[in-house]
Amino acid sequence: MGSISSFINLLFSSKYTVAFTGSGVSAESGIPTFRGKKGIWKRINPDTVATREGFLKNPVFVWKWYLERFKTLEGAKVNYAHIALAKLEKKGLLKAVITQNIDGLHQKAGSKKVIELHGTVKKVKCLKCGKKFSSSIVSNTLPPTCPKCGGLLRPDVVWFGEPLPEKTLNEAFQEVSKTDLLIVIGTSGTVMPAAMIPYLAKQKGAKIVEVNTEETPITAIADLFFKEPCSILFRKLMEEAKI
Ligand code: BJW
Repeated sequence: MGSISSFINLLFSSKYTVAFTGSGVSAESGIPTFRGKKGIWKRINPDTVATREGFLKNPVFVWKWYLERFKTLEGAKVNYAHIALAKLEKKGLLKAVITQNIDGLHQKAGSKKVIELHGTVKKVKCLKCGKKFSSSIVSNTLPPTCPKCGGLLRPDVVWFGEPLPEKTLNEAFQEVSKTDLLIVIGTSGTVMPAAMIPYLAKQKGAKIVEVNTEETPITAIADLFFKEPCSILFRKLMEEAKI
């Protein structure tokens, strides 16, 4: 367990703080997480909607599922945890956010340096020519096809069994190599290779602060652990630190 004053001390004494977020950071924005009792994967098998094989088997079904999700994500409002991270960056107290989320809420809250490991709701890409387009080109005629080559369009997200974009992953590892304080928020720490990030940071001497409503495998290496909803914790932090 941690105290807010210890968190504030770490925040003000560190030279390069980075945040690493998962779906829990957006839970209080009304976006369901993946695992846990009410998680997305309790309702639908990830093999069906979050693998290339599942998509190729039934692209219309997968697209219907994603269009529903896109609607929820795009309509979601930022919560105080997103706002606090953006404020910390503006004050020079946070250098980057590495996120596993595709929802774009960190950017919506005003964060500038956001590394999206698992892609984005904002884009789609062609399976044939690889070109990317804004998701707004997807109409109700499913499955959508590429305006350039007629190939099948898919969401620009990373599914199971697919490598993370090399440039993005390298950028994240660069940030991890520089950080002396990693704030881990709302991730179960179970999906590789993203889940390696806290361990890599710890290995090179960074302090780890974890904020999660549950303990996770990362809790064992955390210097401070706050077991509470992140928007509540960040409100306390920002008020006590007078930021
Ligand atoms: C709160 C809160 C509140 C709630 N406040 N907290 C060993 C080594 C390497 C790979 C593997 C391996 N074993 C298996 C693999 C493969 C696989 C993997 O890791 N599987 C595990 C599940 C076992 N990984 C992959 O396939 C990855 N690719 C890969 O490894 O490629 C290798 C390769 C190389 C070369 C060629 C080919 C391949 C890709 C992973 C892609 C993950 N994609 C998804 C979907 C994205 C698109 C979409 O959104 O539609 O990404 S799955 C899903 O999980 C999503 C998330 O980003 C990701 C992580 O989930 P997250 O964010 O942690 O959410 P939850 O639900 O798990 O946790 C939420 C947490 O919040 C909980 O702890 C709550 O308590 C907490 N919480 N409310 C604070 N208010």
